[in-house]
Amino acid sequence: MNTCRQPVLSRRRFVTGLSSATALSILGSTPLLLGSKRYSDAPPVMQGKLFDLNIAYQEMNFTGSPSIATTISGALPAPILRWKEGERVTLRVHNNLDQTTSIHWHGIILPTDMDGVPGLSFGGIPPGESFEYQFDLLQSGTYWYHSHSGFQEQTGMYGAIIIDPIEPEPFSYDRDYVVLLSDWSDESPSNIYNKLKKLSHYYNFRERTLADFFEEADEHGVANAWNNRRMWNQMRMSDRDISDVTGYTYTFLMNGQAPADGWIGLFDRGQKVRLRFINAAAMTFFDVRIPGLRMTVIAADGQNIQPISIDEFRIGVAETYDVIVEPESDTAYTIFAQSIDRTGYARGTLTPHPNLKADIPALDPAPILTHADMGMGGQGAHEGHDMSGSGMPTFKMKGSEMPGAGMMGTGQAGFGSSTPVKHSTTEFGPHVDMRADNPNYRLDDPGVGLRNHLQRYDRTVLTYADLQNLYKTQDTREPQREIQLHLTGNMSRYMWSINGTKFADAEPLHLSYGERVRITLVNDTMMNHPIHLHGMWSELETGDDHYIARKHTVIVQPGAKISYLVTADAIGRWAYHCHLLYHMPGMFREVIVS
Ligand SMILES: [Cu+2]
Repeated sequence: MNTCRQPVLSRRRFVTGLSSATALSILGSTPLLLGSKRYSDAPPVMQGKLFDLNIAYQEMNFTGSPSIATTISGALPAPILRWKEGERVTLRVHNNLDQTTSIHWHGIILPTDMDGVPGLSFGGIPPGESFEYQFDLLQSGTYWYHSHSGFQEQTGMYGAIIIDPIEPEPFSYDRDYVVLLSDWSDESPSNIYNKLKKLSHYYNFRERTLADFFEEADEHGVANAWNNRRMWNQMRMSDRDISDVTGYTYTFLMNGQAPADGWIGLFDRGQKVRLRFINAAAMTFFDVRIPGLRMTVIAADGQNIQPISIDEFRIGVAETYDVIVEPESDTAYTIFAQSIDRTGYARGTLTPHPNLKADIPALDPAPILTHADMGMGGQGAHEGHDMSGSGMPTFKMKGSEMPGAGMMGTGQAGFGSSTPVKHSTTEFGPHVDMRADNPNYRLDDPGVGLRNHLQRYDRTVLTYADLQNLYKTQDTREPQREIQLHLTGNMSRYMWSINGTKFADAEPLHLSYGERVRITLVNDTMMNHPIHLHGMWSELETGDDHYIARKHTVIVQPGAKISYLVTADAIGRWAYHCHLLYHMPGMFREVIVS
């Protein structure tokens, strides 16, 4: 993969002032209380080949009242682990909790028994015991790590991983910052989950009112408004179901800083600043922008892409994006990460001076789901206030020729599936409340709440159609077969599943070692699901077979489908699941490669 890299200068200066924090975190037992913020606060950095990570309960204060977090080596977020491609790292994880714990290295290609998923990779780390992870680093880029046990991730067990490449990077920058986004609640995760189970709308105060109806009737006529409403009622759903858990209970954090103070990154005028965005939230998608600064996206999920200049991007739970910005004046800029449902935001400041801050923009209007988001395609789509695309297949074709549908059996590599969408019999029943009739590829649709932002706000928004690998596709074989999986659920009962079958009742998916397979995901729900395959890359088919982008987590938009190719080059038992923490118990499969 390094053959295409152009030798480029890389003059880097990393965040200064971290050495004392590093020392603290290596000692492991010294609590770093991050409740009251100073500008220098940032996650500590640990470097080298041997790491001791201590998992413990710790008091934190993000909301004005103290609360117990679960931390890794005394920090929230956990220390940034800075590794070097080609090296072998050893991580000794010590469990000081009263329950089993684990750490999963998200996006890292490693042996199955080092992947950190209790029940699949190993038995977990019992209370009072330690586990030694050891693996070779075969990649570079921005990744992260988190607990894969229970709901521990929600209470603070997450941190960034940076792997510096052996070869020079194909871009240059002067400053390098991790921008890790997360969602904190003083409520215990089991309380949150139980509330959702009892009343799925518990945290959502945006249900429609009679006043909304009359407003809509004014705009679109009573008949239209009535039909629209009747449809939603029949489905027993709400077009305002954007997030299950909202700013009502969440405080959104940027590098562990609540919005009141916000994280601060310093720059000198004219410098290039690399920002490594990581969405380590349990349940929250963020829409990120830096008013006044254009961002050049250079990597997605740790993998270099063909650089693309944008103003705004959506980052799903568990995704990462690296961007470079070039502030040219001595002014401050707000890094604004609003939650997808617009119930709050995480915030930081890029500034030449710690006392200089920028205005915080207003939240965008709350998004409203459309018929297209229910997989109804373009027919009669009444788009509400949030105009979507045409609802037609929106595959961005490179070159003039159409890929021969059906020509290669399942569809040509890089261009998506030509197999019809089919709902399996297990999808029918009270446990599934929606099936998309006409799910389309919506790669150039930025998603609900981000549509038409160029016309409305003069913001160019990143879409998956923009993602193209910087390097050539390594495995150029056509897919030998296709697996179609449906993301399913019953929102009002808060039940989530795949093909209508929850994890506890499901058979593992089997892949043959070495095979090239296409996975097509169909989202039969109204929520975005970030789907994460462990151990292997998900090579996203965006309409180009030569430069297929590699991801570890793929957002499947409501009522849409998406396809990616997988080379089954990793023997073992792997987790495959929705990364929304409270969807995971049901929307999960074991994948066995043998
Ligand atoms: Cu999900």
